[in-house]
Amino acid sequence: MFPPLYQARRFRIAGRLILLAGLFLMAPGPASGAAARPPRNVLLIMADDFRDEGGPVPRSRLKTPHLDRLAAKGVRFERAYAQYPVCNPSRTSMLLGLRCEQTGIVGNDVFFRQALPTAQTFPELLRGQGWVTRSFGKVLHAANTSEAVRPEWLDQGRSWDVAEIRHAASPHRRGEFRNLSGGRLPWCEIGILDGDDDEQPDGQTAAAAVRSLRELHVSGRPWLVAAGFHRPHDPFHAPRKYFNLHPPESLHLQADAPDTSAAPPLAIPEGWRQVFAGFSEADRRDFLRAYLAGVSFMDAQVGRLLDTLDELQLWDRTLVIFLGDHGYHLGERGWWNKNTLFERSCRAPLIIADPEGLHGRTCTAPVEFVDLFPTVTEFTGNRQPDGLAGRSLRPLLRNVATPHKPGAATLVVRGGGRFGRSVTEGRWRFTRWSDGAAELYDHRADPEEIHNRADDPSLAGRRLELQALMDALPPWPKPAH
Ligand SMILES: [Ca+2]
Repeated sequence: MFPPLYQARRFRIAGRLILLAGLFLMAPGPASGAAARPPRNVLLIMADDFRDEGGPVPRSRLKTPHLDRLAAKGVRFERAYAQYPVCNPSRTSMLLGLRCEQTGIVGNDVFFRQALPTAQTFPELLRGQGWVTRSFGKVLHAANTSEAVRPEWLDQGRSWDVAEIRHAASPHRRGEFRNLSGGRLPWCEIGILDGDDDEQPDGQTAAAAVRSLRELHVSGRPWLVAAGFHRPHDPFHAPRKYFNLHPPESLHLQADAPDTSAAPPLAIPEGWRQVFAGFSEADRRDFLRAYLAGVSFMDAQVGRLLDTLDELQLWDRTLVIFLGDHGYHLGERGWWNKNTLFERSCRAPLIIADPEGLHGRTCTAPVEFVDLFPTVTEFTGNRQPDGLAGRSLRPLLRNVATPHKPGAATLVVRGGGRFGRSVTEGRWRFTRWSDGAAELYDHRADPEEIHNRADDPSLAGRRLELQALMDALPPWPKPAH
């Protein structure tokens, strides 16, 4: 179904790089030897548009006590990367364990079954092996689809025994609402809501997932439960108490350095930049405050799931995975959205608690969301399908210094045949655009990617190494078959 992952390629550089590039794509060989163990559970928790903090923006400004609690029970990956910085392509890639170059799903308008009718998600694989699989909230990208196609997009009956989703916006209009763009961008609305968490879609998703965990615990069957929260994605609606955690005067607004390198023409999507350029300081502060309030609201819902694991004593038989679907800009380079190849957009939070893994450790190796499929199959003792793009993270969960893969890659498509790809090997990020523009950033010296060093002659060798990693990716545009 897919083009061969390995194609004979002629590198004009050292054989060592060819080996590294091969590892970059290679899926682990044999199936896990864990088949003799009793089946175990998986709790997959997702947040939407939740960028990773850290680096120059301290994580301490986030009020996320429950994610911190989860991190204390597992490993926090500080360099985890989405394969595409937009909802549907990223989630589809993660659930199929295939790069977007392989799925061909690079927008929010195509359901993957239309393009890949026989592809298998990891929930589907587990379901076929006897796991009960249930999805609550936004896991697959079905929230904004029409009523007519939503059941299909939810993939109920294939990936999930049960799948349900709620609209992203508040179902009521009680509270304070303000559109930060003067109405030009309907999505750009903050809502300081009256009422309780359970009046909101994310509160209802948490409640449904908690009920399901209790039911499944009694049933005694192994399960995969997924809970996908809308926040901090727009519209920026959250109950008032979460806004109160982030007083306006406590917020530090991002300001681009005056010597920031110009972004290449394709680096930032067209369309909304002029609106963002018109934001006042109050608009920017309100945006940041509403985003952080959404993070805290989402975190509180995660806490309800963790409380249930405590109550039912499930930690010793459950793999818990928390991830955002991709990153987000909060004003960096004048952008207040996703869909770029800058670090802020490609990187996203990933925390995994494995009963046999380390507690309270941080892993700084670059990892990718395609690595989650083989992680789940290994944990549950299922045979991994051939041809997956990722590698299991379980060795890193036991020893965060385990060599994993030489880099992580992200794709974006700009329409009209234009696209860009970006790779990072842990210190450097290299980006190539279809118009020939290139970017090279040194995260050790320049974590906010202020100075593009792609034309620095002293870094020509480094650029070649990173180009070799990129050349080893499946081709894009996807060849017709
Ligand atoms: Ca998203």
